[in-house]
Amino acid sequence: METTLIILKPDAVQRGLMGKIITRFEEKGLQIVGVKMMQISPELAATHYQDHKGKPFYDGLVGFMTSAPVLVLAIKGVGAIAICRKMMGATFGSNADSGTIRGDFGVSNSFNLIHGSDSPEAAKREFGLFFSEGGVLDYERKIESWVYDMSGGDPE
Ligand code: 3AN
Repeated sequence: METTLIILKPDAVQRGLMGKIITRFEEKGLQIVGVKMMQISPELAATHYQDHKGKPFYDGLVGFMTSAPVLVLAIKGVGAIAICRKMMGATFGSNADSGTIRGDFGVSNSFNLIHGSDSPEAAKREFGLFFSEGGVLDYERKIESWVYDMSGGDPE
């Protein structure tokens, strides 16, 4: 089991797409284990996007991410990081595949609706930035044994 950090960006919140996007993750069988609505500060955005500092789109990206509230989610499942990245689609809405969140809900390259951790290391780092102690819950779902084959002991 792994947990990934997802951010529904200001455009997703403003366009009223939070419910639709969360539904996709829930219907997939992934478990929502943390939710936090917040407005990202310029300092937090700078830390979160430190690898992009100096790139041409950096200032616009920080401006966009701090312009209005976001919804931060902790999403858990076997292979959750890769599954969520696949569900998000390619970075740019203009060429993301249909069937993905970016492909179905957006056309813009800069306003691309959603962020998701791209590795276990990134997820660990991002949880440290966005959630405080106790912000991510550990709880049992009664449907777990219908979402995963548990016959071997481990979820498959
Ligand atoms: P992804 O979110 O698909 O992992 P990254 O990590 O390459 O994409 O980029 C982080 C964020 O920076 C993207 N979500 C996107 O909002 C923005 N971004 C990346 N490349 C560009 C670009 N060429 N022009 C505008 N924004 C960009």
